[in-house]
Amino acid sequence: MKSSLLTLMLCAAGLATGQAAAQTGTQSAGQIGHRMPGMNMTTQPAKPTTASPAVKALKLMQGWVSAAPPGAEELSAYVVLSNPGKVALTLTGVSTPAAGSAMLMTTTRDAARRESMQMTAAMKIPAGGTLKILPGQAHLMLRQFGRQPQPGENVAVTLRFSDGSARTLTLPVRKLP
Ligand SMILES: [Cu+2]
Repeated sequence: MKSSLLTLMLCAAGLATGQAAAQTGTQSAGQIGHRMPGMNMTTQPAKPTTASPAVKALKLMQGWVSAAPPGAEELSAYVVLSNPGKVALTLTGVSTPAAGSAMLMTTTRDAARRESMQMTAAMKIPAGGTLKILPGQAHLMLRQFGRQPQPGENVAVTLRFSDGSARTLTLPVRKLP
């Protein structure tokens, strides 16, 4: 609980002020080891990507990673998952070699239309339905970069599901319009 609150605060702070990002970067210099690309590879060993027939049948669409201003601590990734099967599936995690940590987040708006984000452990994809991880609804939060991915590059993102399956997809990095 504590760590998810902390994440939420960091997350909100990172998005609220682009200028604060550089300061945050110097404050967390003690964590510099986690930002090394080599460290990411050792702390996140590549697991084999195997998928059950139901997960294999998922259609993954409209995926992209939003480019962030220089010094930003987080990037958001988006994708739409369509489930043509008769069994509901549950997305339980996300990882990428491009970032030291990644998590599932939902986005809500209050009455004043202020956006806030909440870490979540699971997202359902109904049988015959669609899970839209799109701006204003949800995102995949990527944090701790060895090097910030730039527009025009691609980021490999692995989605993990409650049945032990995983699917890896390649998402282009796009600049916000
Ligand atoms: Cu977030």
